[in-house]
Amino acid sequence: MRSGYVALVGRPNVGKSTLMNSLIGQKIAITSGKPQTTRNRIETVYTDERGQIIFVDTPGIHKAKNRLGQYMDDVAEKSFGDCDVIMWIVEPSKELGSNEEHILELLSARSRSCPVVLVLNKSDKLGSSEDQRRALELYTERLGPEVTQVVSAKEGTGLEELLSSLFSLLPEGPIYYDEDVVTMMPMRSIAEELIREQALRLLSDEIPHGIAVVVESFKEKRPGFFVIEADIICERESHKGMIIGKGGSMLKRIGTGARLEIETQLDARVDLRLFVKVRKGWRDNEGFIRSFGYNLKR
Ligand SMILES: Nc1nc2c(ncn2[C@@H]2O[C@H](COP(=O)(O)OP(=O)(O)OP(=O)(O)O)[C@@H](O)[C@H]2O)c(=O)[nH]1
Ligand SMILES: [Mg+2]
Repeated sequence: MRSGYVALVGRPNVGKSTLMNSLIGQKIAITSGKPQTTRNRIETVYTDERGQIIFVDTPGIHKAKNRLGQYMDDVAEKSFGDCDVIMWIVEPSKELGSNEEHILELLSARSRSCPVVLVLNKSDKLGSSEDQRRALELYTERLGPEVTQVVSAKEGTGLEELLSSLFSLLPEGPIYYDEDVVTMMPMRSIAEELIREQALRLLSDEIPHGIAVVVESFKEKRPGFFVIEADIICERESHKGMIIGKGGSMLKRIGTGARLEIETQLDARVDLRLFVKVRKGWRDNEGFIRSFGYNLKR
């Protein structure tokens, strides 16, 4: 048996969370077309006859513009130090940006003691194998990874090969979690994330980045029926109006989308009650950041 921790790192929006969900065959981490979707470390478990992999999804490494951003970079960078294998996820591009340069620096410091798997995601966007080769070369020239793998998290290609490589790089070890465990993340946190995901998907650019979601009450009123109350926190009064929408229409869309997702996860019916609150400039306020579930002391 082989087992251990595999961190997924990379710049925002390359598909780390989508890839982790595809690898475990279940949606745990939220995803969106907007950068900086993931804010915390999210662990999931994959088990088969070869052993067990604990995947660690991390926030996209970027140039932080506020304290929440610094926290996110901190979470991502810390994961380099406490895993057995690092997966650096990249997507096809013509040149390396400043985020990639920074990741290269972090990796070259780590890679001597920890193998690096370079994963080129979104291969469905590439035409020929020549395109693939060129896209990979950009990264392999600068970093000698132990393994390179081309995948499409969206279409599910290359995943089996990737799993085989990961198992071959992991140390021998026991199964840490029962076979049927997929995540240790509490359902409350999953619900918060699913509500935030709808906000990211439905609201226009600036607003969703300033949103946090806190579940205030999570009760099973009777078997198979939950009542969940949650606050959507935003940074400005004007944002509050847009989150609520005309006659409450936007809040209703966010609520319905999130409720359906939470019902699937819980396999139960849910009454989801959402409240919108303003906490001015919370993304630069350590007290607020911590109370919304982003613990700076991690
Ligand atoms: N075409 C294509 N799109 C993909 C693929 N994988 C992910 N995406 C899309 O890329 C976008 C970002 O995906 P995420 O999984 O949220 O990316 P992330 O790297 O976790 O982003 P952060 O959490 O912000 O760092 C979403 O719109 C996904 O649907 C893929 O294989 N092909
Ligand atoms: Mg993510």
